[in-house]
Formats: sequence, structure tokens, C-alpha cells
Amino acid sequence: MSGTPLDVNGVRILKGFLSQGLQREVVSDLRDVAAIAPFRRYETPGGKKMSVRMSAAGKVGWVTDRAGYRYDALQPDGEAWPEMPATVLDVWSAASGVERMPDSCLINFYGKGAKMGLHQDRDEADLDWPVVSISLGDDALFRIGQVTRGGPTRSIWLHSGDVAVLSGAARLAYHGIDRIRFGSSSLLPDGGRINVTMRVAE
Ligand code: MD3
Ligand code: FE
Repeated sequence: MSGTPLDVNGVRILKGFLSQGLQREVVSDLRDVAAIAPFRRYETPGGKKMSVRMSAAGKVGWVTDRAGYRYDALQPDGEAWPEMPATVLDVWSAASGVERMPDSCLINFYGKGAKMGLHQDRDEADLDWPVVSISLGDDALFRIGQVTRGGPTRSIWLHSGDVAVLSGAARLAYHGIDRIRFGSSSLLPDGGRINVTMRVAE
């Protein structure tokens, strides 16, 4: 696993970090995860249905409903989350720069028209640990701003196989996905994009 690092507002982007073969292996492992933890459309605390479908793996999984955003040891149906695939953990070890292993990964699926508004990731107990993100499938327009809302933002297209490492000040920067180019990649037979983010949640 290697790639040319690119710095966008303190986010380290490793272009083409995963080979096509490894991307296919990760997708295959994520299908096994989804058989146990199906992709769900959650409601925000404000009552809006998100356009992104989400699954998770690990000791805890990120969920949201009217009660709020949180990490939960159980899925909404009361089942435990599946284990994090070894392929995904290997990406963390190769990219994160820390010895500690993640205890959760969030898996986002973007179908046609799905997007994610600007937000901060701050539901983890210790915000000093990095987050590592893997992009799979269709291209996505990623936007990253500042630690405070409303500052200047920069945009960059993320492609299948790219890995982003969020550490230092960038860990708390506002970020989101403005849109995807549906059908731009052939990795997923029915199109769409998957983003896997590994985290130390607890
Ligand atoms: C910058 N996911 O799951 S990945 C998320 O493509 C999330 O699905 C987006 O934002 C996606 O929370 C963006 C890149 C990313 C992930 C986590 C970050 C950027 C980040 C955490 C802090 C700052
Ligand atoms: Fe995020």
C-alpha cells in the first residue's frame, strides 16, 4: 500500500493507496459485514432522513436517531455489530501512524444523489486519535473547511482507492461530501460510493 501524499487543509490524502485487487477484497469483506449489519438510512436528531445509508463494524457502531448522535454497542435491531474486517484494519496500520487499533468503523454508502453536509466528527471519546478514511467506487467531491463553521473551504475529488488521514488540527475541521459522480467507477456493479472511516471511538 503506497501513494503520493497530498495535503489539503491539513488532511493527508494518499492518492491510489489501495490497488484494484485490494479494493475488491475490501468490498467483498464489506458485503459480509452488510449481511450482519445492513445499510440503514438514519434520522438526524432534528428528524431529517439522511441520504447516505450507513452500516458499521467493531465493538461499537455510530448511529443516530431522535435521541442523538452516538456510538452504540448494539445495532438498532438489538444485534451486536460484526467484527472489523482484517483488510480494513491493515489499511489503518499502514496509514494511521499510531500503534493503537481502532474499535469502530463507519461504512457510508452513497447512491445516486446522496450527499453529506458539512459537519465535525466529535462523538468519539478522545478526539486526539486520528480517523482514517477509504474511498471506494464512484468519485466524490470532498469539501474541507476550518475548525469553526463558516470559514473558507477547499474541495477535492476523491477517487476509488484513495485514503485520507485526519489528524492534528484537521481532525476537528468541518467537512462533507457535496456530490458523487454516479457511475464513474466500475468497482461496484450497481454504481455508488462506499466510504469506510476507522475510528478510536471509546
Ligand atoms: C475530516 N465521511 O463518516 S471521508 C464521516 O466520504 C464522513 O463519507 C465522509 O465525513 C465520506 O464522518 C468524508 C473523509 C473524512 C472522514 C472523517 C473526517 C474527513 C474527515 C474527520 C475529521 C475531519
Ligand atoms: Fe465526518
